[in-house]
Order: sequence, then structure tokens, then C-alpha cells
Amino acid sequence: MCNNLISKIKNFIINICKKNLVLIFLIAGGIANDLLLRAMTTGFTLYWKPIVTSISIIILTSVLALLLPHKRRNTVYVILSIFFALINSVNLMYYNHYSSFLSLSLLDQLEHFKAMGNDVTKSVMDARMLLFIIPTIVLIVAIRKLKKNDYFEEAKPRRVGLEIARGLGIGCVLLGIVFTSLTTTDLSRLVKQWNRPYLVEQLGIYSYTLADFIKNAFSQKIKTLPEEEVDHVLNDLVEENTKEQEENEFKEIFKGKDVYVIHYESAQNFAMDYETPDGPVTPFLNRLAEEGIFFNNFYPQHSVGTSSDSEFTFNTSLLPINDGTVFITHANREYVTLPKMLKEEGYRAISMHGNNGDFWNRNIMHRTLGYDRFYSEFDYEIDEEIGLGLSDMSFFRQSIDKIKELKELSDSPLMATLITLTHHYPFDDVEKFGDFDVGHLEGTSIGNYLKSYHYADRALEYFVTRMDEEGLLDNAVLVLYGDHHASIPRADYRALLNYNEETGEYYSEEDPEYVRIDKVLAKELKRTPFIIWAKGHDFNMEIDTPMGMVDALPTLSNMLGVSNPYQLGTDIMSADSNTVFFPDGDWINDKVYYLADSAELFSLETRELIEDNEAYLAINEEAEEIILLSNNIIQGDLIRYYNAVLAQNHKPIRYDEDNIS
Ligand code: GP9
Ligand code: MN
Repeated sequence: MCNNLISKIKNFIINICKKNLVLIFLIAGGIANDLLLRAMTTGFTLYWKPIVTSISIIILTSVLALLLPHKRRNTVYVILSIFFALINSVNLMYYNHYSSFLSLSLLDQLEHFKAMGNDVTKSVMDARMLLFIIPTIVLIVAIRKLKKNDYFEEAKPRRVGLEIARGLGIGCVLLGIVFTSLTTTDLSRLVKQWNRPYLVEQLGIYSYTLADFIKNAFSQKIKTLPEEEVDHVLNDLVEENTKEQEENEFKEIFKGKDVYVIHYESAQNFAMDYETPDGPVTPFLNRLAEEGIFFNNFYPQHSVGTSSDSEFTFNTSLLPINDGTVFITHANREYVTLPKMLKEEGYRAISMHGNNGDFWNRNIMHRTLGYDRFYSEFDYEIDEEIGLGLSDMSFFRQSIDKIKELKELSDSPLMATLITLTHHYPFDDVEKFGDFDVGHLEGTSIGNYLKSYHYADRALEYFVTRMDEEGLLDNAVLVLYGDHHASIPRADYRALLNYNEETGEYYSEEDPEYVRIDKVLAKELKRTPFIIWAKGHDFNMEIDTPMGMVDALPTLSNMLGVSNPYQLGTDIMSADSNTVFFPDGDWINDKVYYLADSAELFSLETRELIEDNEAYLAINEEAEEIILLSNNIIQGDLIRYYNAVLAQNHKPIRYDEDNIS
């Protein structure tokens, strides 16, 4: 009886396959491409779920083609095959640059990709993309062969309605099988979609693309949350932030002083310790770090908006959204920011950058952040170009003139943010960086990174020295943060860390001196400098508490005597320990590092995987809560809403839209 049923099912499947050979080729090719993409990005895995979801999605997307006669149906299958190949290729390109997968909400961002010119475009082009077209070629050849063998004559569908119903049924059943096997965490990740590599790894590229499409098609412009929930959430946050702040010796030490913020492009910590035959890479930066307060365990918390995300988080102490770029998609929301808070204290606030002002939508967003004026490309004479545009040296020289002029015009204190540009990927304009011997790294991409960094260091020295000569640092504080890492490949780090000076050769993996770039080290290498320095203050302090970009504002604002009720970070000068949460769900503290992609927890001491990570589940929940809270504040424009509620209750916390000049 049972055997009878099994053989009936077998016959049924064989029969359907025989009748739909072209579709089988389409499905097999789609699965092969999905496997290939995952092998080239998140790593090769043979999970059943992505395979089954791919089968069902390909069946469901192609089911209506059954209405057509064979010839036209085959054309539709070929078009679909090309479409699947394109999905895989575009995602491979995107992953090469952002280590994540493309979302519809990020399409605007591709404009910026283009604006970075040919070098970046070239770097994401990957010859392996050509592999994705193989299934289409196989499909076309198969159709031809089948045609020759009169397959299409024999396999004429007789009952189209039944065939479609059967296709829909099989597709839905397969999808249902996968869905019922998902854990609640999987389901919540599928809805929130901020851990995109996890979704692709677990469910394949097609289901991710479909889920992303559905999310974006139905997402509202401004998300509305139940009022009570909003009040509750914001009450807690504001209460926490406004309750008696822990007093520390740094409170108001810079009150009323000019603030110069250097957004230091692609500066990473590891290079500060690196010695070349020509000496340290960043001697001047090292001097600032030594004399000032150097936060040596600092992580930017950017998402795909890189520079712009860091500008956002530095100024607001909110995390950037993780399914878009806040500078582009949420420039019309209300934020409490450093420039706005300082302006309430009588400051003027400006920002300066030598590139096109539309890049990252800065023209609009710097206004939203509260800067009175954003000086961009058009305000500078492009008299020397390196890499992406105006050289840092010229940018600093011209910016100092502008700052000087402003200071002469008015007595009010000034906040100026200067965003550097030269030390930006691909770091290959080497002949313009000046002579700097990087020894065995000569001619490598990491060698170029060091040369470029050395140039940026000389430009920084020029800025600080000239500002000092002009007397502009006598009553000022200088704040510098590295905006994000520079996507340096592991092989480059290996070359940097495994060179034996004595033998002139690289250590082999068996050598006790060999440094393995494990997942923990790979994360730590992405740290960037955060320095607070003021002329005449010999702080000579190095702070090693883990901190993220969200903690920069609370730490600095306490020193400036202002505070942001909506901040998510902590004043690190008052914290003994801290956990840094990243927009993709990763987090790190002084003991462990959690990787959300693979749900792995590593000990920082032993660098080993911690098998039993139950004890850390609470921190995972905290990570989810903070990410969600930050996203909700931004997407739901909750600061505007809550300020209105407080104003009604006669408790205004208001930071008016500025008077832009
Ligand atoms: C361009 C610059 C680069 O103006 O700030 O942005 P990034 O690529 O580093 O995000
Ligand atoms: Mn940047």
C-alpha cells in the first residue's frame, strides 16, 4: 500500500519533470547561480532551505508562462534566466564594495557609486560575474536540442488551467515547508531585513530579493507607531538621558570654546603603529593622540552610507538606518544635533568639504543637521587635484582663510566640521602623495594606502600648524574621528603583519610568528582614531573602553556643557565598560565579539569561538532593541513628534530649524 503510494508520487514527479524539461533547466540554473553567489560572498553552503525556496520562487515567477505556446514560453524562460543572472551579478558587484546585498531602498545610492568615478566602478566589476550567464547559455542550447528531437511536439500541454494550478500548488507547498521551519528569530530578521547577508545565506538570493521588494513596495514614507508605545519608548530614553548625569572632571572644560571637527577620511588605527623604512606613517596624528585624549578602542558604526553615516551618528548619537542611507532617505526628519545644541549657546556652525555638495545629499542634509552653511566644491578653487578631487592640502589652506574671515567678522564661538577627501579609496594617485618608502609593501594596494595616509598626515599637520600660527587654536578644541575603515582585503593585512624583516620573506602559516587574520582581528583592524585635543592641555590620556560613534557626542557634549536628550550613546569618560552595537546586529564589548551574520560569539582573550553563548542572549536582545529604537526614531520622525508632545505639556525641548545663510 505504502510502496504503491511512493511509486505513484515518483511517477507523478517524473511525469511533471518530463513535461517541463525547460523549466527544470531554468530552475537548475537559478539554483546553481544562487549557490555560486553565496560561495563568492557569504561562503559556500549546501543548506536545503535556500535551494527549496529558490525552486519555489522560480516556479511561482514563471507559472504564468504556462499560458503561452511553447515557443513564446521558452522565450519567457530565457528572459527569466537572464533576469536571475542579473540579480546575481548586481549583488556580487554590490557585495564587493559594501559586503552586503543590494536593497531597492538603496538604489538612490548607486548614483554616488557612479560619482566616485571609474576606479571604484572598475574595482567592483568582477570577471566572475560572467559565470552567471552560463545557465542561460545551457538553457538556450537545451531548448535547441529538445526542438531538434521534436520534444515540443510531443509535450504539448493539454490542460493549461490544471498545469498552472499544479505549479502554484507545488510552489506554495515548498515555500510553506521552508516557512514552517523558520525560527522566530529568522522570521523577525526576514521582516526587519537589516541583516541582509544572513538572509541570503539562510534563504538564498531570490527569496531575499522578493522579501526586499515586498518590504519596499509596501513601506510607508513615515512610519506610524502606536502613540502609547512611542511615548513610552521616548519617555524612557529622555528620562535616562536627562536624569542626573554622572559628574566627571571633564564637565564643561571646553564650554564656549571654538570646536574644530576633522572628519578624517579612511583613517584606521593599525597604521598609526606601523613603522616603514621612512619612519611612522602618521607621525603628526600620533603626536595629537599622545598629547590629547586618544580613544584607542573606537569603532565607527556606519551602515552602507559610510562617510555620511558617520557624519550622521557623530552629530546625533543615533545609529544610521540599516535599510537605506539616512542622509539620502531621511533628510527631512528632525534631529537634535551638535551644531543645533551649540547654536543654542550662541555658536555659529559651518561644515566644509572640497567635493560636490550633492554627494551623499550633503547640501540638504547638512542643513537638517543644523549647520548654518555648508562650503562645498563651488566655494573652493580647485587648484590641485588628487584622487577624488581637491587635495587635502589645498582644502585646508583655503578653509583656514574662510575660518579666519568668519572669526574676524563675529565674536561668537564657531563650530566647524572639515571633511577630508584625499585619503579615499582607491589610494592610487601615488605620484602625487610625495615620496614615502613603504619597504616591502611598495607597489601593493596596502602600500598605497599607507602612502596616501602619510600624505593626509602631512596635510593635517599643515592645518594644525597654520591654525595655530593664526591664533585660531588659542581658545579651541580639536576633535578628530576616522570615519570608517577602507575595506582593505585580508591578503593585504596578511602581507602587512607577516613579513620577516630579517629574512625578507613572509612567515609561513606554520611559523609561530605567523599572524592569522581571524574574525576578531579582522574586526579590530577596522578601528579608527578618535581624538580630542586642545592646545596647552597636556592630557596624555589613552582610553581603551570600547566605544562607538554614538558615544562621541555624549562624551564631547559633556565637555562643551550641552546635552542631547535623544542620544543613544554614553559619556565614555564616566563609563568603566561599554558595548558597541553595530547597525547589522554585530556587537563588541571588552570581553566578546558577536557576529550576527553567523550567530557566532568569540572571546577577545582567547580569540576562540564560545560554544555556549546562552548567557549573551540578553545582549542580543539589547542590540535588537537599540537598532529598532534608532530606526523608529528616524523613520517615524519621532523627535519632531515628541518635541510637540513635550511642548504641549509645557516642557519644551526644542532645537529650532536654523537660520541658514
Ligand atoms: C565624498 C566622500 C566619500 O565626498 O566623503 O564618501 P565615502 O565613499 O567615504 O562614503
Ligand atoms: Mn568616507
